[in-house]
Amino acid sequence: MFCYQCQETSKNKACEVVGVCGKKEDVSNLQDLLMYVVKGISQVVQKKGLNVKNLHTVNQEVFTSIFMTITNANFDKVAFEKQITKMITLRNQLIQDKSADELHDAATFTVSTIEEMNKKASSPEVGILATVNEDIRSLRELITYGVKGIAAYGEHALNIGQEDPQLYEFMYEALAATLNDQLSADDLVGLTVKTGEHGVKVMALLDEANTSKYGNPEVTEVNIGVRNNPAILISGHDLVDLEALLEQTQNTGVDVYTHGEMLPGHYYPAFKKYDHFVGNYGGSWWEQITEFETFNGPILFTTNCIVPPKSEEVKNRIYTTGAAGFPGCQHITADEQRKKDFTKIIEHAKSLKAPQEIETGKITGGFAHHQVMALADQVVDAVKSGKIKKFFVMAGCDGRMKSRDYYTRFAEELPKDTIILTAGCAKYRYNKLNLGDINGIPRVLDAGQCNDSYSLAVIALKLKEVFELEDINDLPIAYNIAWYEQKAVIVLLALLYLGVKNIHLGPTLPAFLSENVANVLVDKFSIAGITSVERDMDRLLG
Ligand code: SF4
Ligand code: SF3
Repeated sequence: MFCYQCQETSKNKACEVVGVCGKKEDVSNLQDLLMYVVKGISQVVQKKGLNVKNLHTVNQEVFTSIFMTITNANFDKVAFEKQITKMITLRNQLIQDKSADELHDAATFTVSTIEEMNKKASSPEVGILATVNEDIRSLRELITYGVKGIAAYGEHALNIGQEDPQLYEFMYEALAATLNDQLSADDLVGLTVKTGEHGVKVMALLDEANTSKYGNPEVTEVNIGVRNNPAILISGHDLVDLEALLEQTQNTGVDVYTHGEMLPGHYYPAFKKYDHFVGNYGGSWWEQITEFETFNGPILFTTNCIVPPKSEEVKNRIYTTGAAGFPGCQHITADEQRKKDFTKIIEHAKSLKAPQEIETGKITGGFAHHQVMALADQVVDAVKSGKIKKFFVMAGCDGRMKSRDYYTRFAEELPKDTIILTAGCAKYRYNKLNLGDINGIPRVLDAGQCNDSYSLAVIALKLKEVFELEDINDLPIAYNIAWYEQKAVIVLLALLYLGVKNIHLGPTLPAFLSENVANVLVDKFSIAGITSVERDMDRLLG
């Protein structure tokens, strides 16, 4: 195995024996093979000039396949074997009469048994190191990880019934390009920028899908304590699953709590009508290791981030759905009408104890673009009068490494006339600190999930208009972003596409950036890593 797609990769180089995330070699290789087939499909679509509007099943299955390979989404070997078999069949149906000699091995290889599949998965031509040139490899992976983010967000939008053919077209173009040895590093840099452009598109699409179905997020106080009923914890990013679970648990005596990235579910008006939607339990994804123990009830993962459970007892309470999966955990699939039946989880919950209280109080969020715009006059006045000196975008991911204390300290030490704009699970590093407010505007404005980083961009563009500025970089906004998995990669590329410069990215720069590619990002976009809280604070306060 060779995997370096996330921030926690071994020694900030690569996981080559077992993943720091817990991913085993066989699963890692099968993930590579699944991406390989998907790249083969992309080449077929490109070379045959197929119209993506006629490829419904393929488009959807490609999204799901890619999503399954995102860090911490799926650890289930059998699920990958099944998906690869399905994708090879779909690929072969697409090829039909295309002469094989024009196609890459990714588009033509065959395997007749599971053993052959696993052998192919571990062969050198399939993995990341198949690309020998370090810079080309780096750019190919940067694009591929950006596309992973697009596929994840695209799938959530699709689950709500919204899609954009341009996203599929680009996905096939980008993935086919990663097989094309004729493309130069410059070509791939151009494609990286285009990936960011489609990152903006997919986040806008998901924003439209979420808000048109569930309303615009609004300022909300979310309870972090518990009640005395049996309960289900829902994690991940999929709001359609959240809605279905809330519907099906009504009047059953079973409460529902959110974990990690599902917290922003509470900000949507549509979910406020459910009395049994009690609050958020615990912190960000990696804290599940202790928090699932004390939660007592079943847990439903709708997406990443799963941490391999330490005990059988907890494992038996974990359910997965969609692209998520874990061996030995029950997986809930949708029926032909795309409906999911959560009865099993609800019945399971009834037989278990209520959650144990681990904290009490409330956290406030819901500051997506619509809500912030409703407060625009207040915000603009505070900036004009000097009460707000600067905004700090501290969006992105959290992770388990000790070095991430940096973000807590950074938030604590920011001057009192600054506001933090956040989205994604990075917020758990400082959203319970009680940093106060400025004229009633909380000092931590949480827009929502990582995809709601789109809201932060919309807010920045709106402020640029209000202050009549030429350049988004003239705004009093600094960017100190934390990344972990591949959705953060698309968020970053989207910000770069929008022209944002001087982004500080931490806690470490991606291992998949070769020195030359990192230099391009530094030269073109003035990206920098993080250093110490004190130095970065000085630099970013200007
Ligand atoms: Fe390592 Fe991250 Fe890949 Fe897991 S996802 S194997 S931790 S690089
Ligand atoms: Fe978090 Fe996994 Fe990235 Fe959606 S849940 S932001 S890490």
